[in-house]
Amino acid sequence: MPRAAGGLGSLWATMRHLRRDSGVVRGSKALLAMNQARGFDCPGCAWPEPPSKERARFEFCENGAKALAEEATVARATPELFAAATVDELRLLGDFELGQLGRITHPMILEGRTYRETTWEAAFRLIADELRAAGPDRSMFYTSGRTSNEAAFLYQLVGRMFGTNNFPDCSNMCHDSSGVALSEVVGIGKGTVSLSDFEHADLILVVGQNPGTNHPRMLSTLREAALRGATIVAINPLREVGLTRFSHPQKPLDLLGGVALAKHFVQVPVGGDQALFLGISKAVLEAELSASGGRGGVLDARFLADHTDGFVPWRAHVLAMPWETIVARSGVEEAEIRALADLYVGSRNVIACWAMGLTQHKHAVATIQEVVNLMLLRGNVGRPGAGLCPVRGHSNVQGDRTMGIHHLPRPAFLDALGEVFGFEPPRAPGVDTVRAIHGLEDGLLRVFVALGGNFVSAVPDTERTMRALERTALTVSISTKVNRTHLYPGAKALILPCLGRSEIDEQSTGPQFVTVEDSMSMVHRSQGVLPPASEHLRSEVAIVCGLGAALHGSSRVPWRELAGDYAEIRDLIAMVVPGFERFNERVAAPDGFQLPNPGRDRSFSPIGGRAKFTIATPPELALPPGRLRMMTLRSHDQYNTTIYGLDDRYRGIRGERRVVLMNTADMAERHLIERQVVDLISEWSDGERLAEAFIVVPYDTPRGNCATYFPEANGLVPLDSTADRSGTPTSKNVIVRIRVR
Ligand SMILES: Nc1nc2c(c(=O)[nH]1)N[C@H]1C(S)=C(S)[C@@H](COP(=O)(O)OP(=O)(O)OC[C@H]3O[C@@H](n4cnc5c(=O)[nH]c(N)nc54)[C@H](O)[C@@H]3O)O[C@H]1N2
Ligand SMILES: Nc1nc2c(c(=O)[nH]1)N[C@H]1C(S)=C(S)[C@@H](COP(=O)(O)OP(=O)(O)OC[C@H]3O[C@@H](n4cnc5c(=O)[nH]c(N)nc54)[C@H](O)[C@@H]3O)O[C@H]1N2
Ligand SMILES: [Mo]
Repeated sequence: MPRAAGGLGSLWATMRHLRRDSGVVRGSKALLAMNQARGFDCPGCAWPEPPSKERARFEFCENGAKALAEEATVARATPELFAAATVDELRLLGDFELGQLGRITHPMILEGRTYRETTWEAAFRLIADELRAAGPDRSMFYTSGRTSNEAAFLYQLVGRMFGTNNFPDCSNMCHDSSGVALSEVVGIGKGTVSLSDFEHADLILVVGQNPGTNHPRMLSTLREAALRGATIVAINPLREVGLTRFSHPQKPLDLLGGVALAKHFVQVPVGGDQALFLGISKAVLEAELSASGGRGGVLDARFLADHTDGFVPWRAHVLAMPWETIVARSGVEEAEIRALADLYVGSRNVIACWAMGLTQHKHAVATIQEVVNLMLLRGNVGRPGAGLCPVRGHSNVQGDRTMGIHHLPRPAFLDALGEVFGFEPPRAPGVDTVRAIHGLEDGLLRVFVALGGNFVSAVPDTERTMRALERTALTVSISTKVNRTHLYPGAKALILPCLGRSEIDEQSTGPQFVTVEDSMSMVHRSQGVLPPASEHLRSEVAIVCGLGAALHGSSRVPWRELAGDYAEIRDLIAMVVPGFERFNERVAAPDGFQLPNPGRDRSFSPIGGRAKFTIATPPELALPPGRLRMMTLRSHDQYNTTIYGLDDRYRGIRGERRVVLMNTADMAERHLIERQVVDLISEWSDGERLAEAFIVVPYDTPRGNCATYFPEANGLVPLDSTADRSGTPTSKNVIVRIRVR
């Protein structure tokens, strides 16, 4: 990302001057409505809200408040502001500065190298014309997980009626590894726990996740569990502060020192989890063999016999794996692995939580399945107080998938869609994010449409993606704020500004609400309270409907009526998506409703009624000489590619994001000193990638590992370095070397 360049200071001064402030504080009223039954869902993470009667008056966290402030800003990126700079000039601004430009106020079209105001009707006409000219196979429809169920459902309908399954999604870079892994072994690509299960768990594993920053409301849940006596184990290369101690900002006594959360911290090196979990299972199996003369009692034999497949061959595989191999490949000592197994066996109800530390690896799917293997051993799936908990990122990323945003849709979903809307949906698989970038690069994908998100900065191989996007005939971004993707336009380009979650969505039949699905499959409503940032904004639903009408006409789908009354959209969803029967009626309940889950109810119906053990051999951790394994992380001051500030408070880093966190022994080996500026080079079969000027920060990481921030280091992630079977870029596992400047 460009940081400093000639003339930047004056450009920024001009831009700051032009971002029109109305001077009114918009935030506080909205905060009171956030995560309340009649308010709106926090645009931050997907951690569920407690039942409304138990909800605090303030059900939000510091980072939720920042997310809201970012959306409810009074700064405005007006047509005058856009007119003052070309896209090439705007590229000189950093991501933080781009965000500071504020909310986009008008639909904008690129003319020459500058965005100018346009009309909605002209924009829809242009998109429809360009889509028709390109054809369905040469068009793509990206989605980011903030989009509501209603908008997502209609968006996939527009694309599928057009004839494509090209729906790359932020999930491709996020929890797809969890989705693929869990669908195969428990029959649903979602978690199996509810929030109430945390009240009954006595062991909670938090693996590859930094909830203190990314899911702060989860800390309240962990705090309650810890106070009740549950054991929390953090498995992470970094000793994340938010995981070890937590002072609830709204519980005065906590300010005296906070509640100790994770009693056990396992400093697994990056990528060691698969072997670690296999090792824990091996120790559990050995305990079973030695218990009561081999007659066991350690395992849940009834569950294994009645509800699982593949236990016997898997057990043989695990017992045959030598401890030396497990220790070498996990980077964790045998005694520590055995201690974890003792904790596991000594706990009645266990919940395993994980996030990007497990999903963004080449072996992510196998790793998650190794977690499931362990959980199955004692029937810790589909039982109160126990289960699998992939903690989702974007607040409706799970719901978007449920609504059919998928490049590999289920045949039954397409059947229902085709039947309800009277067309033959495309059956050929679409492209995921990485394939989409190849398609753009090869000139095969000509039209890029994005419902939210910031494609260029979120995907791997930044420079390559920028060039690829510029090859298109048309780029369309449906956005709230200016981001880097807008600055790499195709031959033609549109920015369509939409309402945010926090804003009042007034349509012809009155104010509307939308629905979202949280990480635990609860579907509930979300309704904004703030006046829209500009009178020219349209809701995401209205924009998708406008596009549908321009592309398809209104004979088959009454786009205009749907945009006027979202309840009608929900009636259509109820006809297509299983679990949404009587949608409008059930979502009227204050807490909404929970979707059926064949993992939670132990029916495992989509995979023949039994959960599956999976056999895999963990990878070696060895690195070529002089190399480090790099993970890319979020700081405490960002929401993905949106940068709120330059500090990372819990990790003690201030004022700088171009940093590389290193073990002091790895620094000494390279004769590096604190704050030295270095370049990072990643290596892949297609060549090297360079990221210049990172400041070395000594940090408690395992030897051989280092860490940088996303998105600054995305240019180092090779496009084709992806997870087996899920295709997720390996953002937590990039081999780099360090070049002294
Ligand atoms: N405030 C805020 N909230 C957010 C987001 C945000 O950017 N800001 N993003 C949202 C989104 S989309 C998502 S997906 C989530 C992301 O939530 P997280 O997954 O918590 O986010 P990351 O910063 O990617 O952190 C991953 C954690 O995994 C650890 N880790 C890295 N590699 C390994 C490994 O090999 N093994 C293990 N065991 N651990 C490893 C890292 O040290 C780090 O603690 O948060 C969501 N919530
Ligand atoms: N190296 C590396 N790369 C990663 C990751 C990593 O850990 N490391 N994490 C990956 C993960 S987990 C994810 S989920 C992706 C995220 O990828 P994306 O979802 O594509 O990125 P975001 O930064 O969340 O998108 C921010 C943009 O969304 C728009 N926006 C905000 N609110 C709204 C709204 O209400 N409606 C609409 N239409 N637009 C809105 C704004 O214009 C804003 O600029 O990035 C991935 N990339
Ligand atoms: Mo994510």
